[in-house]
Amino acid sequence: METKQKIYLAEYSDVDKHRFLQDIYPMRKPVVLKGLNVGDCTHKWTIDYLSKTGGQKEVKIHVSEVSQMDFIRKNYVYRTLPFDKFVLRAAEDKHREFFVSEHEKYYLRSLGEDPRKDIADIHKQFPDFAGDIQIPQFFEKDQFFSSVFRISSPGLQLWTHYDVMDNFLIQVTGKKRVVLYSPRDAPYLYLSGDKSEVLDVDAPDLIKYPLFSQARRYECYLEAGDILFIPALWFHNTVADGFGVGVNVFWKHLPSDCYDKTDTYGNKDPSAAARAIQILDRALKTLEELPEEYRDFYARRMVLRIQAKAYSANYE
Ligand SMILES: O=C(O)CCC(=O)C(=O)O
Repeated sequence: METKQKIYLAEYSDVDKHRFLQDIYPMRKPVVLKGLNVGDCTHKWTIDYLSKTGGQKEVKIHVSEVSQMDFIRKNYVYRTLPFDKFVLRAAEDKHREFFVSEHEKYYLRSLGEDPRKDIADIHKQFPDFAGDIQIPQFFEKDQFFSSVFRISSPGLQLWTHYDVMDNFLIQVTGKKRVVLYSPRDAPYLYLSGDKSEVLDVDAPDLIKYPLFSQARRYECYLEAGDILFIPALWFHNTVADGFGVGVNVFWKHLPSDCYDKTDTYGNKDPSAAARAIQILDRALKTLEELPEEYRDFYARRMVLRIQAKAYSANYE
């Protein structure tokens, strides 16, 4: 089966706030921003500096025997390590001390103090590192939602998912490949909530997931200092090319009251979307009262109505 050609993301050098907001942001497309000042972190955050400065603060990490982490089938476990030990382990290929296997892979996605209530913010949880990183102030202060430390073992691949807020993913050290899919291609991604069931984006099982070949693949390679702008709802899948450190910043693109107040990760559907999905589930339950022939007919009519009323015409 033919797969769509991949598209490399556009890159922009040395853009300022005005240019970003005027020319780039309104396109609602992912782009790579190069040459921006992200602070001293790109040369300062060596393995040695990270482990010495981070000290013994406990962090909760994902640990997996394989490099392709799978949220849906849960092929990893959560474990806790002191930050310094975690960094040293994540940077090595073979471990003397390990949880599941000597080649296990690690992934840190930093959390708030109480992840059910608090939001990740490196200024709060990692104040000793916060001064090293400069986040481009391309959005208003009150739009800020969270800043998240992301540290990966070499080769670690994170599942394809979307978030509901706009995002600057700052590659601080190491390199990372990011594959992205438009929100428009959601029908081809076999979603389970905010995640795609198709784990291997490079060699997908097209017998099981035939529509995946219709998803248009966008791609970029991030190097230290690069910033990837990921607009809300764009799916992304990352592979760390060697040990790497990133920080991502989510900010609110919609008015604050549109978001789920209990969301500390930036990935819960906006309240109106969650309510609409609940109502749809109730409508589907109601259709079950009909015999198959009628259920099918009215389901198709409902789809047509959704398409006519809710699909956007200006959405490439
Ligand atoms: O860099 C990564 O490992 C994942 C980044 C990510 O999922 C995000 O920024 O939302």
